[in-house]
Amino acid sequence: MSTQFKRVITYGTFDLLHYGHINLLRRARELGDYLVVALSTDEFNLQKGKKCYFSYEERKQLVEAVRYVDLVIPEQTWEQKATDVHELGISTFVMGDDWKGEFDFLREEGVEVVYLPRTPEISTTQIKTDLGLDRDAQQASE
Ligand code: C2G
Repeated sequence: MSTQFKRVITYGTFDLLHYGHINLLRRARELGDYLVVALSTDEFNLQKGKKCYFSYEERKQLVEAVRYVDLVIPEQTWEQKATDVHELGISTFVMGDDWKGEFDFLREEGVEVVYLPRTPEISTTQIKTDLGLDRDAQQASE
């Protein structure tokens, strides 16, 4: 029986927060006692090639309101993960399995790395397309 207070972290944009995100956050929180979400800033999203509907502050407000989330910090670079896990005393790093294998290097930092199955059929891109919000996607499908 582990008595250690386990801190978990996950990273993402979480734009147009939907039930796929909530499923991820719930399962991540269930792996420990405390969940940190490193939320991609608007500037970092430009590096990721993502154009968000909601701003960082709006996405932060939404993610902070999720019962499974204890702390939201900014994700500003790809490289901050190894520092974050030490500074925040993280024991478990979680991502959806679309990232499977990408962050295994964190195991060298003594962190458990867990990839969870994505929730099928839902994505921010799908929502934008269904609502006709994503002209790029629309043009691509024409
Ligand atoms: N997710 C999921 N099921 C979905 C959609 C998303 O489980 N249907 C998960 C993703 O796998 C990810 C998290 O929800 O773990 C957040 O998704 P995004 O906001 O798309 O995150 P992403 O842009 O992949 O950012 O440094 C890592 C990046 O910041 C990850």
